[in-house]
Amino acid sequence: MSTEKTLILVKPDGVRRGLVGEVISRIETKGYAIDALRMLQADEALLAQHYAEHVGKPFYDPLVEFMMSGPIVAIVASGNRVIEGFRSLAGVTDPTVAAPGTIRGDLARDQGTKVIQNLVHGSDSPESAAREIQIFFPSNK
Ligand code: DAT
Ligand code: MG
Repeated sequence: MSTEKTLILVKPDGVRRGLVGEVISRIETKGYAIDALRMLQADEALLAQHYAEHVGKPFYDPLVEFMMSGPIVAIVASGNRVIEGFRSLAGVTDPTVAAPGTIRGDLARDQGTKVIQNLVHGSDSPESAAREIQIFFPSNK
């Protein structure tokens, strides 16, 4: 059985606030491995692929604008049940109600913007993980 992989992003708010190390630290101290890592500036085409499920939603344009507002860090992490495990480390989407102890619950809050700014992305299923890893790491299977 091959080890599960997930795609994690530190979003522009996390990079701006100097939280890349904190996010990586939480991934590593939980016991997951970092398999790949890159910093990049996302463009509209890449985000349309990554956020395909959200195209057309009211927050889509603000989401794309936010995700292009600065560099992001893309990470492939691995370990048994890492997809579920990182979603648990990240906390729920809305940082106001994300549990204390989670990345979003400890480090993010409502900024009053049209799109929720919540520091990190984590794949939500094995299918999403495989698709998203290919988008950010085209040579990485
Ligand atoms: P998650 O990132 O927890 O998987 P998602 O995939 O539903 O959440 O949405 C992607 C991002 O879009 C999310 O991290 C923040 C933003 N977002 C989601 N729902 C929103 C809403 N109702 N209003 C504003 N922004 C939203
Ligand atoms: Mg999602």
